[in-house]
Amino acid sequence: MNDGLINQIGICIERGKVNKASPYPGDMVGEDGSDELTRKALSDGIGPDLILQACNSGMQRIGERFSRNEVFVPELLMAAKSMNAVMAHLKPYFQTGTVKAKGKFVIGTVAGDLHDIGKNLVSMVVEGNGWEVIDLGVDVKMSKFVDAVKANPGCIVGLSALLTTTMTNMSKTVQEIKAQFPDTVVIVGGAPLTSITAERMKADGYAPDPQGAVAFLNKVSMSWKNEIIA
Ligand code: B1M
Repeated sequence: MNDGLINQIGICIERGKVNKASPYPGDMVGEDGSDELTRKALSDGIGPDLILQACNSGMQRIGERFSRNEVFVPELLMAAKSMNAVMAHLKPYFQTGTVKAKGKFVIGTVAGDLHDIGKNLVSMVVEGNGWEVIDLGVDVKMSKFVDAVKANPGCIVGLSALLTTTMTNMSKTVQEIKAQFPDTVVIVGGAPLTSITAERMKADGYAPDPQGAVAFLNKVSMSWKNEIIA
């Protein structure tokens, strides 16, 4: 029963079905969308992680269809809209209400790149783990990251990229931050990256997912505490 509901959420992401009132896609008019189904899943006790997994599978499928030229940018946009409807429901589950004591995390999607779903997930989970998150948005120029580091001394910086073409901007941004603020810790992530590319960019860390980003941040903050004690 629950499996059916979860699968249906994934299908809504793939098909870009946002809510019942949405006229898109034509063959799903009048049916519940990701909005209603997520609310139902949560009230049935289905965990946010399972819902997210279903969304990621839906995104994966639409991405593959895009690669095969079966769908185009408008379909990807509808998928993103549907995913945002899910994330609005999941956000409270990632917020612990913990005092923001661990430090500041500046995050943004690098210049030239408009993909923000993964970045938003990382922001939500990091914030939920007690960090103050300063989200600079998408298509963030190098100078904006630099200004944010200046305004938030001691912050850790997170860069996200989803396109192989914008990995160059990511690399330049890491280098610029490191040139101006050698002690600033930078972590990178996003689908086209690996720990090897991250290392080549001279980033301090790489995480494949939000949980990895939290683990990295917590490790850094622990090492800072140990330095202060020593
Ligand atoms: Co675009 N797109 N897109 N797209 N899009 C991809 C990325 C693509 C793989 C699709 C494909 O061809 N199969 C392909 C990139 C190919 C490549 O370079 N390797 C692609 C392309 C080509 C394009 C355009 C160029 C298409 C065009 O115009 N012809 C264009 C570029 C626009 C631009 O950015 N300048 C474009 C546009 C778009 C939309 C705007 C329509 C839309 C994005 C809407 C939005 O984000 N608001 C879109 C979408 C939705 C996708 C796919 C389908 C889904 C991306 C997504 O949200 N995934 C994507 C195909 C796919 O991924 N299967 C695709 C779900 C999300 C939860 O995962 O973002 O990977 P992800 O984030 C993960 C991890 O990567 C990680 O944690 C997240 C959660 O697990 N992570 C981090 C991310 N950032 C992190 C930072 C960290 C740590 C971990 O630390 C700081």
